Amino acid sequence: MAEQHLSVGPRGPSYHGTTLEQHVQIAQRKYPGATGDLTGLFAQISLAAKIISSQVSKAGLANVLGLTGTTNVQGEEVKKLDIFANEVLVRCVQQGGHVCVMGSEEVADPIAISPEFPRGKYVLQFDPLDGSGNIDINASIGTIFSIHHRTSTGPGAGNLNDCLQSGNAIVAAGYVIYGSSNMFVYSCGDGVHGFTFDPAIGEFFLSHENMQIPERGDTYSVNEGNYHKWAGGVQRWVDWVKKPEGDRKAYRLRYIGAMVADLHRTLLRGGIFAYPADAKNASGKLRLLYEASPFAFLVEAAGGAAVDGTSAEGGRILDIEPTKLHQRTPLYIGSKADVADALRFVAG
Ligand code: AHM
Ligand code: MG
Repeated sequence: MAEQHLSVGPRGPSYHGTTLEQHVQIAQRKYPGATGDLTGLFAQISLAAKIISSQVSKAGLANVLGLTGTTNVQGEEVKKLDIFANEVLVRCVQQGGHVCVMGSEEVADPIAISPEFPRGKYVLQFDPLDGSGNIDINASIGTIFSIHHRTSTGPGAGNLNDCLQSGNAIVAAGYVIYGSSNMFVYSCGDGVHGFTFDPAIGEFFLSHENMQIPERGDTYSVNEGNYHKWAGGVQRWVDWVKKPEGDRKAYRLRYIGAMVADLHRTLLRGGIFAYPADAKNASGKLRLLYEASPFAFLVEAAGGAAVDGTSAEGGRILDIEPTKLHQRTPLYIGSKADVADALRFVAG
């Protein structure tokens, strides 16, 4: 009988183990002197994620689909859910008192903490709803975040310099994917861990401990509609990757238009995701602080690589010192061997 590939869900008796909050708490116990602030901040982010996911899942009913008619700081159309997600994150996190300033893809300047709330020692930056073009078609979208220590001194509000830190200084990063199930994936640098949301209980439960990206995959993920705008090296890489050669099969193309979804698949299955520079956008499209850097941190922690392709050495994303809050960067990210292959064509 032919082997069947059925989607049957979890095998064996189901049980609920470690929650996201318990997991972060256990990880923090390893650090003598840990105050519980990071655990508290994660609790606020996961609360925001639950509120956003509940709204995303009933977007049609709640009449929040569609454009507001305004543009964000990137000059792009803003959907109502982007604004909602941004407000939820700001509201939940600032009440917790664990951060001194926040940065959001949807807001032009650093977000000050309201004076009635205490200022904490962390800096949170996020893309509240990545892949917003997918909202109206019921495809996966997500939230991306990174956490740094504050660099400014004193108990007051944080500032722009607190936000302009390289990926090397990230304390923790993660994403939430709102898909066929909702997952929260995070790393504090030692392993990448995934938690699946059980809507009946209202908690994220550990389901993917210590995720490791395969050394090589068989998928490339790029907006090939931009082919005509790419430099010759990028075109030659894509030509090469999809052409069988000897024992090497052509790579399969997967691109959904939300990097959270494309990179979630890449983390689990391997392969490469790229958003190259092009003739119109010298730095590509993706934002360093809200998208590239958090994912570079996660993918490296899972054993992969993330570069901007601007030098023969690669141009490691985590080494880039940001100078602007909404800075963009070209990005090649995924399995180590696949990123190395891309660099042979595009670097320089
Ligand atoms: P967004 O944050 O405004 O939603 O845009 C970011 C998204 C990425 O998630 C995705 O990979 C990319 O933009 C898609 O862009 P394009 O439509 O140019 O391929
Ligand atoms: Mg985005």
